[in-house]
Amino acid sequence: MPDFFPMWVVITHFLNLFFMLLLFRSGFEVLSAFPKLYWNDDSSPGREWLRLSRTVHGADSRKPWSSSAEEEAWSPLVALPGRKNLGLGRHWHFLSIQFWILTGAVYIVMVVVTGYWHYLVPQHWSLFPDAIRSIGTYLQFQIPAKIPGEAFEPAQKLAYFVVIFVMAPLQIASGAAMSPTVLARFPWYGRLFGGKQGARSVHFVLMCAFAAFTVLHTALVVVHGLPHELALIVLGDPDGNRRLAIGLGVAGVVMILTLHVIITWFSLRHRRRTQRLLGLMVDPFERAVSRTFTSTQQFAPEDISPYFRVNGFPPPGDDYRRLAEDNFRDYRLSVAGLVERPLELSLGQLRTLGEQSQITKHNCIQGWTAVAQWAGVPLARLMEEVRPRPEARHVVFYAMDDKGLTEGEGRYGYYYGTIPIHLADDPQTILALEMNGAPLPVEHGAPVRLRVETQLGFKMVKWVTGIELVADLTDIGAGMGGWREDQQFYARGAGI
Ligand SMILES: Nc1nc2c(c(=O)[nH]1)N[C@H]1C(S)=C(S)[C@@H](COP(=O)(O)O)O[C@H]1N2
Ligand SMILES: [Mo]
Repeated sequence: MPDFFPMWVVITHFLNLFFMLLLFRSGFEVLSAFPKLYWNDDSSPGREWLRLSRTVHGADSRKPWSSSAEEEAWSPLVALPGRKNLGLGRHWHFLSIQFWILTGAVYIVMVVVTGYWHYLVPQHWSLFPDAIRSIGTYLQFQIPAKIPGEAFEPAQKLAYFVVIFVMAPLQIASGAAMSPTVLARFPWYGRLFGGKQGARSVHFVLMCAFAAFTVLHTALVVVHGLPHELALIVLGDPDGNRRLAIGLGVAGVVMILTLHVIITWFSLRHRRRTQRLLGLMVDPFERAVSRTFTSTQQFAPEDISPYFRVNGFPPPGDDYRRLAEDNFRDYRLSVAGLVERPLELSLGQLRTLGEQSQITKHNCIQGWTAVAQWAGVPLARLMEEVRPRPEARHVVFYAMDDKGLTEGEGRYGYYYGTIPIHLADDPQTILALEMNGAPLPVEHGAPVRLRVETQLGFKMVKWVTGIELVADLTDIGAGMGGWREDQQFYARGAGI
Protein backbone atom coordinates (compact mmCIF):
# COMPACT_ATOMS: atom_id res chain seq x y z
CA MET A 1 0.00 0.00 0.00
CA PRO A 2 1.26 3.49 -0.85
CA ASP A 3 1.89 6.22 1.62
CA PHE A 4 -1.27 8.00 2.83
CA PHE A 5 0.02 11.42 1.88
CA PRO A 6 2.92 11.21 -0.59
CA MET A 7 4.63 14.40 -1.74
CA TRP A 8 3.12 14.22 -5.23
CA VAL A 9 -0.34 14.47 -3.67
CA VAL A 10 0.78 17.54 -1.72
CA ILE A 11 2.09 19.23 -4.86
CA THR A 12 -0.74 18.36 -7.26
CA HIS A 13 -3.25 19.33 -4.58
CA PHE A 14 -1.70 22.78 -4.32
CA LEU A 15 -1.50 23.25 -8.10
CA ASN A 16 -5.07 22.10 -8.44
CA LEU A 17 -6.24 24.71 -5.96
CA PHE A 18 -4.23 27.34 -7.79
CA PHE A 19 -5.63 26.59 -11.26
CA MET A 20 -9.17 25.97 -10.03
CA LEU A 21 -9.33 29.43 -8.54
CA LEU A 22 -8.21 30.90 -11.87
CA LEU A 23 -10.83 28.83 -13.64
CA PHE A 24 -13.59 29.93 -11.26
CA ARG A 25 -12.86 33.60 -11.63
CA SER A 26 -12.25 33.61 -15.39
CA GLY A 27 -15.37 31.45 -15.77
CA PHE A 28 -17.38 34.13 -13.99
CA GLU A 29 -16.04 36.68 -16.46
CA VAL A 30 -17.28 34.52 -19.32
CA LEU A 31 -20.66 34.08 -17.63
CA SER A 32 -20.99 37.83 -17.03
CA ALA A 33 -21.05 38.41 -20.80
CA PHE A 34 -24.36 36.54 -21.01
CA PRO A 35 -25.54 35.82 -17.47
CA LYS A 36 -28.41 33.58 -18.52
CA LEU A 37 -28.68 29.82 -18.69
CA TYR A 38 -30.86 27.79 -21.01
CA TRP A 39 -31.55 24.15 -21.80
CA ASN A 40 -32.47 24.88 -25.38
CA ASP A 41 -30.24 26.18 -28.17
CA ASP A 42 -32.80 28.73 -29.33
CA SER A 43 -31.82 30.60 -26.15
CA SER A 44 -34.99 32.65 -26.56
CA PRO A 45 -35.16 35.80 -24.46
CA GLY A 46 -37.28 35.08 -21.40
CA ARG A 47 -36.88 31.30 -21.59
CA GLU A 48 -33.73 31.12 -19.44
CA TRP A 49 -33.85 28.86 -16.36
CA LEU A 50 -31.43 31.12 -14.54
CA ARG A 51 -30.77 34.81 -14.99
CA LEU A 52 -28.00 36.49 -12.97
CA SER A 53 -28.83 40.00 -14.06
CA ARG A 54 -31.53 42.50 -13.30
CA THR A 55 -32.06 43.71 -16.84
CA VAL A 56 -34.55 41.93 -19.06
CA HIS A 57 -34.50 42.10 -22.85
CA GLY A 58 -37.64 40.75 -24.44
CA ALA A 59 -38.22 39.22 -27.83
CA ASP A 60 -41.14 41.64 -28.25
CA SER A 61 -39.25 44.76 -27.17
CA ARG A 62 -40.27 47.81 -29.21
CA LYS A 63 -36.88 49.38 -28.81
CA PRO A 64 -34.18 47.70 -30.86
CA TRP A 65 -31.47 46.19 -28.70
CA SER A 66 -28.24 44.39 -29.40
CA SER A 67 -27.07 41.31 -27.52
CA SER A 68 -24.03 43.23 -26.30
CA ALA A 69 -26.46 45.13 -24.05
CA GLU A 70 -26.95 41.87 -22.14
CA GLU A 71 -23.34 41.96 -20.97
CA GLU A 72 -22.88 42.78 -17.29
CA ALA A 73 -19.91 44.36 -15.57
CA TRP A 74 -18.99 42.08 -12.67
CA SER A 75 -16.58 43.09 -9.97
CA PRO A 76 -12.90 42.07 -10.23
CA LEU A 77 -13.46 40.51 -6.80
CA VAL A 78 -15.38 37.66 -8.41
CA ALA A 79 -14.44 37.80 -12.08
CA LEU A 80 -11.03 37.72 -13.72
CA PRO A 81 -10.42 40.44 -14.74
CA GLY A 82 -13.96 41.84 -14.29
CA ARG A 83 -15.62 44.95 -15.77
CA LYS A 84 -16.82 43.54 -19.10
CA ASN A 85 -13.63 41.95 -20.33
CA LEU A 86 -14.98 38.81 -21.91
CA GLY A 87 -12.04 38.52 -24.31
CA LEU A 88 -9.46 38.59 -21.52
CA GLY A 89 -11.55 36.34 -19.27
CA ARG A 90 -11.58 33.75 -22.04
CA HIS A 91 -7.81 34.10 -22.43
CA TRP A 92 -7.33 33.36 -18.72
CA HIS A 93 -9.79 30.48 -18.82
CA PHE A 94 -8.17 28.81 -21.82
CA LEU A 95 -4.70 29.33 -20.40
CA SER A 96 -5.57 27.90 -16.98
CA ILE A 97 -7.44 24.94 -18.40
CA GLN A 98 -4.33 23.69 -20.19
CA PHE A 99 -2.41 23.62 -16.92
CA TRP A 100 -5.31 22.26 -14.90
CA ILE A 101 -5.63 19.35 -17.31
CA LEU A 102 -1.86 18.81 -17.21
CA THR A 103 -1.89 18.75 -13.40
CA GLY A 104 -4.82 16.34 -13.48
CA ALA A 105 -3.05 14.10 -15.99
CA VAL A 106 0.10 13.92 -13.86
CA TYR A 107 -2.05 13.19 -10.81
CA ILE A 108 -3.96 10.38 -12.55
CA VAL A 109 -0.75 8.78 -13.81
CA MET A 110 0.67 8.86 -10.27
CA VAL A 111 -2.57 7.51 -8.80
CA VAL A 112 -2.41 4.58 -11.18
CA VAL A 113 1.29 3.72 -11.01
CA THR A 114 1.61 4.02 -7.23
CA GLY A 115 -1.53 2.03 -6.51
CA TYR A 116 -3.02 5.06 -4.73
CA TRP A 117 -6.22 4.41 -6.69
CA HIS A 118 -7.10 1.77 -4.05
CA TYR A 119 -7.87 4.64 -1.69
CA LEU A 120 -10.06 6.45 -4.22
CA VAL A 121 -11.89 3.92 -6.36
CA PRO A 122 -14.77 1.95 -4.82
CA GLN A 123 -13.94 -1.74 -4.94
CA HIS A 124 -17.08 -2.99 -3.31
CA TRP A 125 -20.74 -2.00 -3.26
CA SER A 126 -20.58 -1.84 0.52
CA LEU A 127 -18.82 1.52 0.14
CA PHE A 128 -22.20 3.13 -0.60
CA PRO A 129 -24.02 2.08 2.61
CA ASP A 130 -20.79 2.70 4.52
CA ALA A 131 -20.62 6.23 3.10
CA ILE A 132 -24.20 6.88 4.20
CA ARG A 133 -23.34 5.63 7.68
CA SER A 134 -20.32 7.95 7.74
CA ILE A 135 -22.51 10.91 6.88
CA GLY A 136 -24.80 9.86 9.74
CA THR A 137 -21.80 9.85 12.04
CA TYR A 138 -20.88 13.39 10.98
CA LEU A 139 -24.45 14.49 11.66
CA GLN A 140 -24.02 13.23 15.22
CA PHE A 141 -20.95 15.47 15.47
CA GLN A 142 -18.54 12.58 15.49
CA ILE A 143 -15.74 11.63 13.16
CA PRO A 144 -16.25 8.38 11.27
CA ALA A 145 -13.39 5.88 11.32
CA LYS A 146 -11.13 5.37 8.32
CA ILE A 147 -11.55 2.27 6.22
CA PRO A 148 -9.06 -0.20 7.75
CA GLY A 149 -5.70 0.06 6.01
CA GLU A 150 -6.82 2.97 3.83
CA ALA A 151 -6.33 6.71 3.80
CA PHE A 152 -9.93 7.92 4.09
CA GLU A 153 -13.27 7.21 5.69
CA PRO A 154 -16.00 5.85 3.36
CA ALA A 155 -17.91 9.09 2.61
CA GLN A 156 -14.62 10.85 1.95
CA LYS A 157 -13.44 8.14 -0.41
CA LEU A 158 -16.70 8.24 -2.33
CA ALA A 159 -16.69 12.04 -2.53
CA TYR A 160 -13.13 12.11 -3.83
CA PHE A 161 -13.97 9.43 -6.36
CA VAL A 162 -16.93 11.40 -7.68
CA VAL A 163 -14.99 14.66 -7.86
CA ILE A 164 -11.92 13.20 -9.55
CA PHE A 165 -13.36 10.53 -11.80
CA VAL A 166 -16.82 11.86 -12.59
CA MET A 167 -17.05 15.62 -12.13
CA ALA A 168 -13.65 16.63 -13.49
CA PRO A 169 -13.95 14.65 -16.76
CA LEU A 170 -17.53 15.87 -17.22
CA GLN A 171 -16.42 19.44 -16.66
CA ILE A 172 -13.76 19.11 -19.37
CA ALA A 173 -16.17 17.34 -21.72
CA SER A 174 -18.92 19.94 -21.27
CA GLY A 175 -16.36 22.69 -21.80
CA ALA A 176 -15.33 21.17 -25.12
CA ALA A 177 -19.01 20.96 -26.10
CA MET A 178 -19.16 24.76 -26.21
CA SER A 179 -16.54 25.20 -28.94
CA PRO A 180 -18.21 26.25 -32.19
CA THR A 181 -15.67 24.26 -34.20
CA VAL A 182 -16.25 21.08 -32.20
CA LEU A 183 -20.01 21.57 -32.46
CA ALA A 184 -19.83 22.29 -36.20
CA ARG A 185 -17.72 19.23 -36.93
CA PHE A 186 -19.34 16.80 -34.48
CA PRO A 187 -22.96 17.88 -33.94
CA TRP A 188 -23.65 14.56 -32.14
CA TYR A 189 -21.14 15.51 -29.47
CA GLY A 190 -23.10 18.63 -28.58
CA ARG A 191 -26.29 16.60 -28.43
CA LEU A 192 -24.78 14.45 -25.64
CA PHE A 193 -25.25 17.49 -23.41
CA GLY A 194 -28.52 18.60 -24.97
CA GLY A 195 -26.74 21.14 -27.18
CA LYS A 196 -24.48 24.06 -26.48
CA GLN A 197 -26.86 25.62 -23.96
CA GLY A 198 -27.17 22.27 -22.21
CA ALA A 199 -23.38 22.04 -22.06
CA ARG A 200 -23.22 25.58 -20.71
CA SER A 201 -25.78 24.79 -18.05
CA VAL A 202 -24.08 21.52 -17.08
CA HIS A 203 -20.75 23.35 -16.92
CA PHE A 204 -22.29 25.92 -14.57
CA VAL A 205 -24.00 23.34 -12.34
CA LEU A 206 -20.75 21.37 -12.07
CA MET A 207 -18.91 24.57 -11.20
CA CYS A 208 -21.39 25.04 -8.33
CA ALA A 209 -20.78 21.43 -7.28
CA PHE A 210 -17.00 22.01 -7.30
CA ALA A 211 -17.50 25.14 -5.20
CA ALA A 212 -19.76 23.28 -2.75
CA PHE A 213 -17.24 20.45 -2.53
CA THR A 214 -14.41 22.89 -1.84
CA VAL A 215 -16.34 24.53 1.00
CA LEU A 216 -17.40 21.23 2.56
CA HIS A 217 -13.97 19.70 2.10
CA THR A 218 -12.30 22.66 3.83
CA ALA A 219 -14.86 22.62 6.63
CA LEU A 220 -14.29 18.91 7.26
CA VAL A 221 -10.54 19.39 7.30
CA VAL A 222 -11.10 21.87 10.12
CA VAL A 223 -13.46 19.43 11.87
CA HIS A 224 -10.95 16.59 11.54
CA GLY A 225 -8.44 18.66 13.47
CA LEU A 226 -6.63 21.52 11.83
CA PRO A 227 -2.97 21.32 12.85
CA HIS A 228 -2.80 17.61 12.15
CA GLU A 229 -4.56 17.81 8.76
CA LEU A 230 -2.58 20.86 7.79
CA ALA A 231 0.64 18.98 8.45
CA LEU A 232 -0.63 16.29 6.09
CA ILE A 233 -1.72 18.65 3.31
CA VAL A 234 1.32 20.86 3.47
CA LEU A 235 4.12 18.50 4.48
CA GLY A 236 2.67 15.11 3.65
CA ASP A 237 3.62 14.05 7.14
CA PRO A 238 1.16 13.86 10.10
CA ASP A 239 4.01 14.12 12.58
CA GLY A 240 5.67 17.00 10.74
CA ASN A 241 6.52 20.24 12.45
CA ARG A 242 3.16 21.96 13.00
CA ARG A 243 4.56 25.46 13.07
CA LEU A 244 6.26 24.85 9.75
CA ALA A 245 3.02 23.43 8.35
CA ILE A 246 0.97 26.44 9.45
CA GLY A 247 3.63 28.82 8.17
CA LEU A 248 3.84 27.14 4.77
CA GLY A 249 0.06 26.77 4.54
CA VAL A 250 -0.55 30.43 5.20
CA ALA A 251 2.28 31.41 2.86
CA GLY A 252 0.74 29.27 0.11
CA VAL A 253 -2.67 30.90 0.46
CA VAL A 254 -1.20 34.40 0.64
CA MET A 255 0.89 33.67 -2.44
CA ILE A 256 -2.16 32.58 -4.43
CA LEU A 257 -4.20 35.60 -3.36
CA THR A 258 -1.37 38.02 -4.09
CA LEU A 259 -0.93 36.54 -7.51
CA HIS A 260 -4.64 36.98 -8.21
CA VAL A 261 -4.46 40.61 -7.18
CA ILE A 262 -1.45 41.18 -9.44
CA ILE A 263 -2.81 39.48 -12.55
CA THR A 264 -6.21 41.13 -12.12
CA TRP A 265 -4.60 44.54 -11.82
CA PHE A 266 -2.27 43.86 -14.74
CA SER A 267 -5.08 42.57 -16.95
CA LEU A 268 -7.23 45.63 -16.33
CA ARG A 269 -4.38 48.09 -16.60
CA HIS A 270 -2.59 46.54 -19.62
CA ARG A 271 -5.31 44.95 -21.64
CA ARG A 272 -3.45 44.89 -24.95
CA ARG A 273 -0.37 43.33 -23.38
CA THR A 274 -2.46 40.74 -21.59
CA GLN A 275 -4.21 39.90 -24.86
CA ARG A 276 -0.87 39.49 -26.63
CA LEU A 277 0.95 37.61 -23.86
CA LEU A 278 -1.80 35.11 -23.16
CA GLY A 279 -2.42 34.84 -26.89
CA LEU A 280 1.04 33.32 -27.26
CA MET A 281 -0.24 30.30 -25.32
CA VAL A 282 -3.88 30.26 -26.33
CA ASP A 283 -3.81 31.13 -30.05
CA PRO A 284 -1.75 28.14 -31.27
CA PHE A 285 -4.19 25.81 -29.55
CA GLU A 286 -7.13 27.56 -31.20
CA ARG A 287 -5.42 27.55 -34.61
CA ALA A 288 -4.87 23.81 -34.43
CA VAL A 289 -8.57 23.28 -33.72
CA SER A 290 -9.75 25.65 -36.48
CA ARG A 291 -7.40 24.18 -39.06
CA THR A 292 -8.33 20.58 -38.43
CA PHE A 293 -12.10 20.65 -38.60
CA THR A 294 -14.66 21.87 -41.11
CA SER A 295 -18.36 22.33 -40.54
CA THR A 296 -20.72 19.48 -41.36
CA GLN A 297 -23.86 21.05 -39.93
CA GLN A 298 -27.22 20.31 -41.45
CA PHE A 299 -30.14 21.09 -39.21
CA ALA A 300 -33.75 20.46 -40.16
CA PRO A 301 -36.16 23.29 -41.01
CA GLU A 302 -38.02 22.52 -37.74
CA ASP A 303 -34.85 23.40 -35.84
CA ILE A 304 -34.88 27.03 -37.03
CA SER A 305 -35.10 29.30 -34.01
CA PRO A 306 -38.20 31.45 -33.58
CA TYR A 307 -36.07 34.33 -32.39
CA PHE A 308 -32.55 35.21 -33.53
CA ARG A 309 -30.72 37.82 -31.48
CA VAL A 310 -28.98 40.72 -33.16
CA ASN A 311 -25.50 41.84 -32.22
CA GLY A 312 -24.43 45.21 -33.56
CA PHE A 313 -26.75 47.97 -34.77
CA PRO A 314 -27.17 48.67 -38.51
CA PRO A 315 -25.20 51.44 -40.21
CA PRO A 316 -26.92 54.66 -39.18
CA GLY A 317 -26.03 56.97 -42.08
CA ASP A 318 -28.10 58.25 -45.01
CA ASP A 319 -25.92 56.38 -47.49
CA TYR A 320 -26.96 53.06 -46.11
CA ARG A 321 -30.59 54.13 -45.72
CA ARG A 322 -30.74 55.13 -49.38
CA LEU A 323 -29.13 51.87 -50.49
CA ALA A 324 -31.64 49.87 -48.47
CA GLU A 325 -34.66 51.89 -49.66
CA ASP A 326 -33.65 51.08 -53.20
CA ASN A 327 -33.25 47.34 -52.50
CA PHE A 328 -29.49 47.74 -52.74
CA ARG A 329 -29.58 48.33 -56.49
CA ASP A 330 -26.58 50.65 -56.24
CA TYR A 331 -24.69 48.39 -53.89
CA ARG A 332 -21.26 47.25 -55.10
CA LEU A 333 -19.03 44.74 -53.39
CA SER A 334 -15.39 45.46 -54.05
CA VAL A 335 -12.85 42.67 -53.87
CA ALA A 336 -9.26 43.83 -53.96
CA GLY A 337 -5.80 43.51 -52.46
CA LEU A 338 -3.50 40.61 -53.27
CA VAL A 339 -5.58 39.21 -56.12
CA GLU A 340 -4.91 38.71 -59.82
CA ARG A 341 -8.28 40.12 -60.82
CA PRO A 342 -9.89 42.76 -58.57
CA LEU A 343 -13.66 43.02 -58.98
CA GLU A 344 -16.61 45.26 -58.27
CA LEU A 345 -19.81 43.26 -58.15
CA SER A 346 -23.44 44.24 -57.98
CA LEU A 347 -25.77 41.95 -56.05
CA GLY A 348 -27.01 40.49 -59.34
CA GLN A 349 -23.48 39.71 -60.47
CA LEU A 350 -22.62 38.22 -57.10
CA ARG A 351 -25.66 35.97 -57.28
CA THR A 352 -24.61 34.51 -60.63
CA LEU A 353 -21.53 32.98 -58.97
CA GLY A 354 -23.61 30.23 -57.43
CA GLU A 355 -25.93 29.55 -54.57
CA GLN A 356 -25.68 27.38 -51.52
CA SER A 357 -28.04 27.01 -48.62
CA GLN A 358 -27.37 25.70 -45.11
CA ILE A 359 -29.20 25.45 -41.80
CA THR A 360 -26.67 26.06 -39.07
CA LYS A 361 -26.26 27.09 -35.47
CA HIS A 362 -24.83 30.50 -34.67
CA ASN A 363 -22.53 30.77 -31.63
CA CYS A 364 -22.01 34.26 -30.29
CA ILE A 365 -18.86 34.62 -28.19
CA GLN A 366 -21.08 35.92 -25.38
CA GLY A 367 -22.75 32.52 -25.16
CA TRP A 368 -26.09 32.65 -26.97
CA THR A 369 -27.01 30.41 -29.87
CA ALA A 370 -29.72 30.34 -32.53
CA VAL A 371 -30.40 28.29 -35.63
CA ALA A 372 -31.18 29.79 -39.04
CA GLN A 373 -31.07 28.98 -42.69
CA TRP A 374 -28.58 30.99 -44.69
CA ALA A 375 -28.24 31.11 -48.47
CA GLY A 376 -25.67 32.80 -50.63
CA VAL A 377 -22.47 32.50 -52.60
CA PRO A 378 -19.71 30.14 -51.49
CA LEU A 379 -16.71 32.31 -50.70
CA ALA A 380 -14.50 29.77 -52.47
CA ARG A 381 -16.34 30.59 -55.73
CA LEU A 382 -15.59 34.27 -55.33
CA MET A 383 -11.94 33.41 -54.63
CA GLU A 384 -11.80 31.46 -57.90
CA GLU A 385 -13.00 34.57 -59.71
CA VAL A 386 -10.49 36.97 -58.18
CA ARG A 387 -7.59 34.49 -57.91
CA PRO A 388 -5.66 35.31 -54.71
CA ARG A 389 -1.93 35.70 -55.13
CA PRO A 390 0.28 33.18 -53.32
CA GLU A 391 1.30 35.79 -50.71
CA ALA A 392 -2.32 36.34 -49.61
CA ARG A 393 -2.85 34.83 -46.16
CA HIS A 394 -5.89 36.59 -44.71
CA VAL A 395 -9.25 37.76 -46.00
CA VAL A 396 -10.44 41.09 -44.58
CA PHE A 397 -14.14 42.00 -44.59
CA TYR A 398 -14.99 45.69 -44.21
CA ALA A 399 -18.41 46.69 -42.92
CA MET A 400 -20.56 49.79 -43.21
CA ASP A 401 -21.36 50.29 -39.50
CA ASP A 402 -19.31 52.86 -37.64
CA LYS A 403 -19.33 51.42 -34.13
CA GLY A 404 -18.47 54.77 -32.59
CA LEU A 405 -21.86 55.99 -33.81
CA THR A 406 -23.91 52.85 -33.19
CA GLU A 407 -22.52 51.79 -29.82
CA GLY A 408 -20.03 54.26 -28.39
CA GLU A 409 -18.76 52.98 -25.04
CA GLY A 410 -15.48 54.68 -25.88
CA ARG A 411 -14.85 52.41 -28.83
CA TYR A 412 -14.57 53.66 -32.38
CA GLY A 413 -14.12 52.88 -36.05
CA TYR A 414 -15.90 50.85 -38.68
CA TYR A 415 -16.49 47.20 -37.95
CA TYR A 416 -14.27 44.77 -39.80
CA GLY A 417 -13.21 41.17 -39.44
CA THR A 418 -10.65 38.80 -40.87
CA ILE A 419 -10.31 35.09 -41.42
CA PRO A 420 -7.23 33.06 -42.33
CA ILE A 421 -7.45 32.26 -46.01
CA HIS A 422 -7.90 28.52 -45.47
CA LEU A 423 -11.31 29.21 -43.90
CA ALA A 424 -12.46 30.77 -47.18
CA ASP A 425 -12.37 27.29 -48.71
CA ASP A 426 -14.46 25.63 -46.04
CA PRO A 427 -17.57 24.10 -47.58
CA GLN A 428 -19.90 26.14 -45.35
CA THR A 429 -18.18 29.51 -45.70
CA ILE A 430 -20.57 31.70 -47.68
CA LEU A 431 -21.44 35.30 -48.38
CA ALA A 432 -25.05 35.11 -47.26
CA LEU A 433 -27.69 37.09 -49.13
CA GLU A 434 -30.72 35.40 -47.59
CA MET A 435 -31.85 34.32 -44.15
CA ASN A 436 -34.68 31.86 -43.58
CA GLY A 437 -35.81 32.08 -47.20
CA ALA A 438 -36.06 35.88 -47.43
CA PRO A 439 -33.55 38.57 -48.37
CA LEU A 440 -31.21 39.26 -45.48
CA PRO A 441 -33.00 41.61 -43.03
CA VAL A 442 -31.27 44.91 -42.34
CA GLU A 443 -30.44 44.03 -38.73
CA HIS A 444 -28.82 40.74 -39.76
CA GLY A 445 -26.50 42.37 -42.26
CA ALA A 446 -28.26 43.28 -45.53
CA PRO A 447 -27.32 43.03 -48.28
CA VAL A 448 -24.29 40.76 -47.67
CA ARG A 449 -22.89 39.10 -44.56
CA LEU A 450 -20.29 36.47 -43.99
CA ARG A 451 -21.05 33.01 -42.57
CA VAL A 452 -18.11 30.86 -41.41
CA GLU A 453 -19.82 28.03 -39.63
CA THR A 454 -16.93 26.77 -37.49
CA GLN A 455 -16.30 30.16 -35.94
CA LEU A 456 -17.79 32.40 -33.29
CA GLY A 457 -20.27 35.02 -34.45
CA PHE A 458 -17.96 38.01 -34.27
CA LYS A 459 -16.07 36.75 -37.34
CA MET A 460 -19.22 36.88 -39.45
CA VAL A 461 -19.14 40.47 -40.60
CA LYS A 462 -22.50 41.99 -41.50
CA TRP A 463 -23.15 44.85 -43.96
CA VAL A 464 -20.04 43.90 -45.93
CA THR A 465 -18.91 46.59 -48.34
CA GLY A 466 -15.47 45.40 -49.35
CA ILE A 467 -13.17 42.41 -49.22
CA GLU A 468 -9.40 42.65 -49.27
CA LEU A 469 -6.77 39.93 -49.42
CA VAL A 470 -3.65 40.70 -47.44
CA ALA A 471 -0.40 39.05 -46.43
CA ASP A 472 -0.28 40.55 -42.98
CA LEU A 473 -2.76 42.08 -40.56
CA THR A 474 -0.58 44.56 -38.71
CA ASP A 475 -1.63 47.49 -40.91
CA ILE A 476 -5.35 46.76 -40.76
CA GLY A 477 -7.18 48.60 -37.98
CA ALA A 478 -5.18 48.31 -34.77
CA GLY A 479 -3.57 45.19 -36.18
CA MET A 480 -5.14 42.54 -33.96
CA GLY A 481 -7.26 40.89 -36.65
CA GLY A 482 -10.66 42.52 -36.33
CA TRP A 483 -12.70 45.26 -34.73
CA ARG A 484 -13.58 43.20 -31.67
CA GLU A 485 -10.01 41.93 -31.37
CA ASP A 486 -8.77 45.55 -31.56
CA GLN A 487 -11.37 47.14 -29.32
CA GLN A 488 -12.53 44.38 -27.00
CA PHE A 489 -9.34 42.31 -26.81
CA TYR A 490 -10.90 39.15 -28.20
CA ALA A 491 -8.59 36.41 -29.42
CA ARG A 492 -7.87 36.41 -33.14
CA GLY A 493 -8.96 32.81 -33.45
CA ALA A 494 -12.61 32.08 -32.97
CA GLY A 495 -12.87 28.30 -33.06
CA ILE A 496 -13.22 27.83 -29.30
N1 LIG B 1 -20.73 44.78 -39.22
C1 LIG B 1 -20.89 44.07 -38.09
N2 LIG B 1 -20.88 42.74 -38.18
C2 LIG B 1 -21.04 41.98 -37.07
C3 LIG B 1 -21.19 42.58 -35.79
C4 LIG B 1 -21.20 43.99 -35.73
O1 LIG B 1 -21.34 44.59 -34.65
N3 LIG B 1 -21.06 44.71 -36.89
N4 LIG B 1 -21.31 41.77 -34.68
C5 LIG B 1 -20.84 40.39 -34.79
C6 LIG B 1 -21.26 39.53 -33.71
S1 LIG B 1 -20.42 39.66 -32.24
C7 LIG B 1 -22.21 38.55 -33.87
S2 LIG B 1 -22.58 37.45 -32.63
C8 LIG B 1 -22.96 38.44 -35.13
C9 LIG B 1 -24.41 38.54 -34.84
O2 LIG B 1 -25.15 38.33 -36.00
P1 LIG B 1 -26.69 38.68 -36.02
O3 LIG B 1 -26.83 40.11 -35.58
O4 LIG B 1 -27.16 38.43 -37.40
O5 LIG B 1 -27.34 37.78 -35.03
O6 LIG B 1 -22.61 39.43 -36.05
C10 LIG B 1 -21.25 39.76 -36.10
N5 LIG B 1 -21.03 40.64 -37.21
MO1 LIG C 1 -21.07 37.96 -30.85
